[in-house]
Amino acid sequence: MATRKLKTDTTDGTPAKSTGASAKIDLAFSAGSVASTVSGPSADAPKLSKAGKAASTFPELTDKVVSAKELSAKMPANSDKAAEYGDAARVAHVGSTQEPANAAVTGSTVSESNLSEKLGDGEVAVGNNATIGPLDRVRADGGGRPLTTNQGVLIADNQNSLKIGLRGPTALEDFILREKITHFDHERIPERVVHARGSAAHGFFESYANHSKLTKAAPFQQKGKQTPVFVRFSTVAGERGSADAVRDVRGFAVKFYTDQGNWDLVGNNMPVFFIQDAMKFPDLVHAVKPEPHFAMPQASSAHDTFWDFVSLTPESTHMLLWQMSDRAIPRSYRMMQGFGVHTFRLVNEAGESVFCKFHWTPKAGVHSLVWDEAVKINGADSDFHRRDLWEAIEAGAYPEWELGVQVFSEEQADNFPFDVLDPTKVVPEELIPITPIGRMVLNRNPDNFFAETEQVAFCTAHIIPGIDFSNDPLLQGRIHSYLDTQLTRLGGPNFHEIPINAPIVQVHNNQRDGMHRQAVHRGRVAYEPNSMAGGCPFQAGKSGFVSFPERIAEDKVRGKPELFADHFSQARLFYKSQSMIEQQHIANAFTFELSRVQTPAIRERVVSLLVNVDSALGQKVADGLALTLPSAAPVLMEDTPEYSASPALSMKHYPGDGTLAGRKVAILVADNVDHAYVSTVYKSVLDAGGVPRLLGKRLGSVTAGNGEVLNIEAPLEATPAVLYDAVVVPNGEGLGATLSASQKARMFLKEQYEHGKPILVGADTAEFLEAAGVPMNLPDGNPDPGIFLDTPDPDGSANDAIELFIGGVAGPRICERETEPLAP
Ligand code: HDE
Repeated sequence: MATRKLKTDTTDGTPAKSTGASAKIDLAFSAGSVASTVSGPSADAPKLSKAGKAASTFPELTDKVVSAKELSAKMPANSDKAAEYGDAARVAHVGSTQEPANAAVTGSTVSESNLSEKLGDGEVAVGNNATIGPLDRVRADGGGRPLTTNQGVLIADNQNSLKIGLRGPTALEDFILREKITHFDHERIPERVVHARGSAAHGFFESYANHSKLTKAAPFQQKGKQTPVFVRFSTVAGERGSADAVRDVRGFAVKFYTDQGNWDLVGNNMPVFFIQDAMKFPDLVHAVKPEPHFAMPQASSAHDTFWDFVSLTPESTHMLLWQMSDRAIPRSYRMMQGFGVHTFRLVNEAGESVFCKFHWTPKAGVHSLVWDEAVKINGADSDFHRRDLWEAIEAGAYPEWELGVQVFSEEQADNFPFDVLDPTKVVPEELIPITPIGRMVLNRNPDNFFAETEQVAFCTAHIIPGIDFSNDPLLQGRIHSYLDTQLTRLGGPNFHEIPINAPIVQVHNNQRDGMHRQAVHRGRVAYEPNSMAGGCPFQAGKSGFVSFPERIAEDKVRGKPELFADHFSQARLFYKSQSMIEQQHIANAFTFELSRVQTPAIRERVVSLLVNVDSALGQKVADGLALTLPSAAPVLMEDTPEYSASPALSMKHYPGDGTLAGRKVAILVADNVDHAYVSTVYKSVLDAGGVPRLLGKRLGSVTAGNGEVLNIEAPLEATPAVLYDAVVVPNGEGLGATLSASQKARMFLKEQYEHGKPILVGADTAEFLEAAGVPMNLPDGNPDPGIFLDTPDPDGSANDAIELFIGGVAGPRICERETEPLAP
């Protein structure tokens, strides 16, 4: 190899001038030379004068130029270069820097100290990037202010466009009208390609302890440390205006604004996924979205293309069971678990790493709707989940989750009967228990849906020191996808500057320009290495993000690891872990969805997958579809039946803390209702954290038996039974007869009954149960545990029935009322 000599001389043959730190700076500048922006000295620069400044800026300019040269000269060579090669590069090093003599040195201009409303106070906030930070900076309120244009010009008349005569044409020069209409025309941005429909809230994460042994990630370093969060829940398939209570997976995306930068944990309410490789995501989404020819159905997987794709993708079987379970129709965003889904890494200060799965467990318990109810809710209130989250937070019933981790070493993972890089698998809690590490509370609704909920950009690539990726091929693809999608959705590469996305820590780098850039960077330097800004901003070395140095020596291939071929054992584990009623609902959901599929071969293929999960399940669904049970789909890998059941996979495992937080209780009233009774129930529900509402035939008021007037809060028609968690039929002379005569009231009670909800009935009104067709006993003849008949206490002591009813509202549904399961 030819030896190459480093060039040391200048082209004209004269020796290169030393630029060493000790180099002497020529201070003999003429005024013209400092005022010129070309590099050579200029002989005849014009004299500068500045309005509003008594003194000439030349001394400042001279000082800036001299100091800048001095700063630059302090870096005779790139002393970091050697550390970029070979073993030295294995340890991240801090970039070398030099302190500027004063703030002006690295600024763009010495005129920056001129003041104005727009430019600010002239105090240069050195090192500060004010595009980040609290949202206060950008909150706007027109209260008490006059209307202006976007240029701040006061608007005299907001009612009329500018016309040539009162009956004449509108003038093209009406810049006020045109600005208003143009802005309006562009108010919409593209919706998210998936997860378009969502709702979000602010809150905080609080660490239970110092977890530094596990990870150096900022939120986990001290007991009680709070980190701000913004959390967005969503459905996956529906468009932005679609209904909330559809059968679908729910997104559960958390943005942690940590003091080491933003960390996004972008998860779902189910711990597994349909596919094993990012390569298949566009196929999956094309299959589940409305069919391309007629754009139907909206927000539903119950159509041919979805089931066609998944029936040919047997690795989706486990996820299909979750999706057909009641988890896919949650009662509330507040009552869902959240999962990181993929295996991640935690890394501590010593560089030691463990694998980890993230779990969010709701304090309110895991609760779902029933299908018939969900269908009706979508008609009664398509914003059901959005409203529930908003109202709970406004009412101070702050939703809360516990964050837990399953932690295991690579060696442990190697011995699991499944591959931890496979996102269609859970790590059963029997194998690795969950360690609780903190809690999250959502305590503030956004100010503005668009600015916050719509513009928030979650990104799996947003991780911080202490968290790292695993090689899960789905996760690897996501790392690319989220940033990429924001470029289109939010219109360019500066979406990180949108206030809801900006971190609370400072942002400094040499990225510049692009659509809608907010930051106004001082200085001439937008590159590194540099000497002209003293090497800044400089690389942080080990305190920065250092990827876990996983050793990999493999062939470059397209393919999947062998254990990914086990498609059914965990689907079976899930099914076996469900209660009888949960299993029944899964069978019902498969039957419903497949009844909507029009291609017989697709139905059969799905059932052939189910046969591999549980032959009785396959049989139930086949019966529901009037199919002969098909033979089992091919099995690529024999099962690894490690556990017969894992109780934590059933919703029953998460009853919640027994409070009523945000639960809605309807109290049916009409004239002659017992005022004292209504007051007692109303107060009891409120005290338990629930939301009581007086419902009547129409808005207005009723007169109670004692002559007091009660205002109706909602008419029966506007808020039907499906929108309430329980119903009270209070005492009142003749009230039973009045309600019995009302078809709406009867339907209300019957529907509450059919959907397994608790019913409290005063002794005076018991006849209404019969009129509505609500039996006191369950179909099996036992007393219905959800019907609380309030017979008067002979001694007038405290009212047990109300107390028991409150307990019932917080508890599970009365599933035993269901009489129409498919044939067992
Ligand atoms: Fe997403 N996903 N996803 N996803 N995802 C998006 O990003 C993607 C996957 C999830 O509230 C998009 O900003 C790919 C799994 C949530 O704003 C997009 C793959 C999980 C949200 C995208 C997946 C999720 C998204 C659309 C397979 C659970 C909503 C708009 C490789 C762990 C976040 C956007 C919010 C959103 C891509 C699979 C959860 C297109 C390529 C697995 C909660 O980037």
